[in-house]
Amino acid sequence: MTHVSAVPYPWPFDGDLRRDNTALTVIDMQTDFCGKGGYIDLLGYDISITRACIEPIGRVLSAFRERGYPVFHTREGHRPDLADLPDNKRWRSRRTASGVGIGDAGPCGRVLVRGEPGWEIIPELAPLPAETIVDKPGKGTFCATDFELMLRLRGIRNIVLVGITTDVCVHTTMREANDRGFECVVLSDCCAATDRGNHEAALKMVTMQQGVFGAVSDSRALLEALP
Ligand code: C5J
Repeated sequence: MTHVSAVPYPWPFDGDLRRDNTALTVIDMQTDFCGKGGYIDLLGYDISITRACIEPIGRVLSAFRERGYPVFHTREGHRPDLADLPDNKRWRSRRTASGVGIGDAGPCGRVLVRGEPGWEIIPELAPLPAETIVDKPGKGTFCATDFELMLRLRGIRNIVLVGITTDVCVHTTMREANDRGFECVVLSDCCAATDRGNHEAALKMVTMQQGVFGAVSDSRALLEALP
């Protein structure tokens, strides 16, 4: 039995935390969400906020790798022909001072388009060849991907969530996973939002109703407990 100190309950619920049933999922640590000239930077948000989780994620990633736990990385992005980009998502993304939206050319190539420099995962957290990358056109990792199939085939029941942004892609993925019966924990210092208040609110939402989407912990507690 292994429990990680977490709020509002020690995680996982039944103490069944093993290398065979627990995966780390690193959400969207792409230049577009935390790099200079990327999408979030173009939107005028302070990227020092989304970059603050890089170092703690690096520590958790190293621990999972050293112990041989499965690691998944995700990337939000669209096909170069934009066939998977909804009109409303593109329209909304262009309503900025720069007018540069998803699919348009920016300082890091076409924004959130697969294969472009801005879409790449940042070098500090680059996936190893054996690690699985899930490309997703939306915010959640389960929508229009083979993520669930891969988790089920590998017998993974517990998901440790880190990455950006807490209130959008991390939260959507946690909600999707929770509804499918996966046991999730999100690490508070290993994720970030474009707004500190939204980060705090998103974490609080997880803890309501005795853990409505799972639990909230942090890198220190997880690393202390990880078998
Ligand atoms: C957003 C994400 N915020 N990765 N994407 O559009 O959270």
